[in-house]
Amino acid sequence: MGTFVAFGEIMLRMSPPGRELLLQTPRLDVWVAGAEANVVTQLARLGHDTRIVTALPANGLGDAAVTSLRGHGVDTRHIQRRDGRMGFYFVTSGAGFRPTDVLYDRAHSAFATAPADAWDWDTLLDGADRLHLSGITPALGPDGTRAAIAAAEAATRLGVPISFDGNYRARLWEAWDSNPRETLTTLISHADVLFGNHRDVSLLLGETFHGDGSERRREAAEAAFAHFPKLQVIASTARHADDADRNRVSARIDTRERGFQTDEALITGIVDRIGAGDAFASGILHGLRTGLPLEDIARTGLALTALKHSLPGDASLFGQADIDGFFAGGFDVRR
Ligand code: KDG
Repeated sequence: MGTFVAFGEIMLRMSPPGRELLLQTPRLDVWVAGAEANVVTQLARLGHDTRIVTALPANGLGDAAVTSLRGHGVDTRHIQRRDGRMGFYFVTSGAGFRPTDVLYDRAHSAFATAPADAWDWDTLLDGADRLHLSGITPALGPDGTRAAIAAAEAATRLGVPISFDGNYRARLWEAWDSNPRETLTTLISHADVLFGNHRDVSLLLGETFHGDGSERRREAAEAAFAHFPKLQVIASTARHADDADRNRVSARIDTRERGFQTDEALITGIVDRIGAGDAFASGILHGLRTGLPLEDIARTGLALTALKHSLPGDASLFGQADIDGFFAGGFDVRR
């Protein structure tokens, strides 16, 4: 098992229950959320040591987030409590062909306004096997960009490998005078593991990939390997949504030497697909850390992606037995 450190914003997610709309619902379900926190939460559930590095307001909302993460086994001692507000986001679940809608209310949060020098990376990365970052932190604004780059530079200086999830959030980048391509390119040049598909690579390199399905993803991986010399692994999922309750998902992983793509898993009766990408990243990082063969790394990522669709809220909370059960194809009651 390893020691994983993640750096990113924790938010509270508010969701109208079931398929209700915000304009009609009398109540909201509240979940602790945040892509990087989701990744370390799932890794903690699989038995790894995990730390979250973030800033939360010094009030009851911040306390709720800390308590929840600590309850799942994440080390919360490096969470700073600062001035600034809690970030929120609202998720209205899709139904039939009505898509899921996300609304952010997070500007000026305690995390987004923390200066880059608020973080003492020599202490925060002490004993770490990996730092996990995502494209969300730099999208938050100039402070977020500087903080993410400072984290990546510190990890590189300290010899801690970096995994980076593209997590492109157009609404965040478009809210300020940003340069996503330049910033993401800088960050990914520090990473050895990238979570992103051919569209993410196109955004970075300004290149279009014309092959079909898995061929296109391999071409994109090769282009990314050529452009980013440190990069060793690229992993992504492909999802075809038949409707809000039925998706087909496959997972692909590429190294410089070879690639592997799983079969599609048919996922029906979807409860909540937010956080599935984070669950996937956890599965891949778990597989890489525990030395699984490439095929099993991809399958572990797929299993957690699929399992997350069955769980309400943002975080994936599964153990090895759930992954084994998914592989065994069992939908039976476990007694
Ligand atoms: O992957 C889930 C995330 O999208 C969610 O937790 C919210 O971190 C979030 C974001 O910034 O979109």
